[in-house]
Amino acid sequence: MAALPATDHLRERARAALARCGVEHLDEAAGGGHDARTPITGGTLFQLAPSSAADVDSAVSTARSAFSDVWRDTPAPERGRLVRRLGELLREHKSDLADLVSIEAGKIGSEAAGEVQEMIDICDFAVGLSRQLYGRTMASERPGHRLMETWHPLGVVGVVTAFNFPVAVWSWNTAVALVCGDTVVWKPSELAPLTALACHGLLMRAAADVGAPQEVHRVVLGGREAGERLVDDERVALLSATGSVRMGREVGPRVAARLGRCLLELGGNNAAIVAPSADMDLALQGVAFGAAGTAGQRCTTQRRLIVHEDVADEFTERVVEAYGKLGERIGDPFAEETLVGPLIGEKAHRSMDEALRTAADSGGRLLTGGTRRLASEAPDAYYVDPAVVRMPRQEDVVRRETFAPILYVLTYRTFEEALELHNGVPQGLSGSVFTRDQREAERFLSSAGCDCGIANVNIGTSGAEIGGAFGGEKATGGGRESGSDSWRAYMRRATNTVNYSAELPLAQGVSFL
Ligand code: UN1
Repeated sequence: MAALPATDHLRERARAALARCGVEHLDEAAGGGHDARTPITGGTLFQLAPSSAADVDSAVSTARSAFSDVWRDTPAPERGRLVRRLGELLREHKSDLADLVSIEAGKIGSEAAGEVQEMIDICDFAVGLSRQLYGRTMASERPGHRLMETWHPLGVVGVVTAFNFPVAVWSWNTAVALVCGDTVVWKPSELAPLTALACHGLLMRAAADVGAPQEVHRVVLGGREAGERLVDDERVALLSATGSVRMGREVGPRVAARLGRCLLELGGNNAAIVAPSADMDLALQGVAFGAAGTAGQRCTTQRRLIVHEDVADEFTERVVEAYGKLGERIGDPFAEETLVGPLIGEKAHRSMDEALRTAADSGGRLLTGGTRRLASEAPDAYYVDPAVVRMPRQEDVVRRETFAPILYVLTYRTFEEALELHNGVPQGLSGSVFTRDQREAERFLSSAGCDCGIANVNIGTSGAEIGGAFGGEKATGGGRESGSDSWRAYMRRATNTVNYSAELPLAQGVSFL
């Protein structure tokens, strides 16, 4: 593998990409600032000024005024023009944004470009949606009456995103919220402020190009305090937050206490079942990408392999062999041959180490991986060999989400047992079965099967398209973003009854006066 790029080189590359996205000037704070770092070298790129409490407050006020003064009354197809222009600019600046995603999140080229493609796709979807915010009409029980529902914009949407999909998850929320007539205040992950500034820059250009108010979108930078202000601000009608289960447990009750709305997309602990009838080549590909892709840092990453005991040894051996080949392709995400980039930072590496130790203490056998790589070349960066651990049982460590590339292997005898293991974790984001047995496939998709928000057959747990609703059950938080009818979370529904008769019959046959 080629040497890692220098931090100075990455800084200049980031600066150039930012400038092309309209961010000419960075609000830098010498000392005491908020570090924009790159996991590729672990070096600091810039020190940015974090938003103060007053900045967050004024971002919400601005977005609220833009909502009530202009945006909610702008016809939805007109709002769609802003998102259409954003989609055009994203196409034009795909490689700039992808560069920033690689620099800030450590994603390999094709995955970084894929993430931007996901943004383009949701913009296309949202533009179509801007003419399809349908309500129903219902049959009224009373003569001369019409019963219908209307969907109205909600208000300010607070969007809190994580480092691992620093731009796609923002776009799922923002493209949809904007066509729904909402305005947005975005607090990106502390670990990914640059991609956020670039997206904001492009959206501001789109607004200027189509004559939309720039105040429909604000970015606030910072950590926990900035997020907490959005959580507690009554003017934030919907808080859409992506992050850990621990974060969701704090955010959910706080937003509920002010009777606000929440959309939570929290952790996953996704499994694939591999049945004896599976197409093993296909299953191997699905498992390798699902478990080791993005260095194990997707919410949808496959963390558990539940494989039938008759094929367990052979299939696991093949996974280990495939991981061996990955071992030669760990490093600089910008290098063509790289398949596994860095972990986001030291904390992630520490939790991986701890999980591997705990797994070993609980009887787990490390089959491959787990070693740190490139440490002498880049002591502040954390590259690892993705790990596979065979577990005797689904121990506590397996039931937790460790945001790193660890695949736990469990075996089963009956399909019932496989389902029990599959569903036997607190999280419920994504699940897969690899089988050619139709009964098993259908059972997996049935009400008594996979208990996740995403349930797949003969395809891995990660890499969902935007057309479907994205999100999960149980500790994953229950929210749905992106496609299908997820837009409804971003609007309020009014039920309208119109009487066009000269009588006033009461419903349910009630008589009065
Ligand atoms: C996430 O990890 O937060 O399905 C989102 C996927 C991607 C989105 C992941 N389309 O893996």
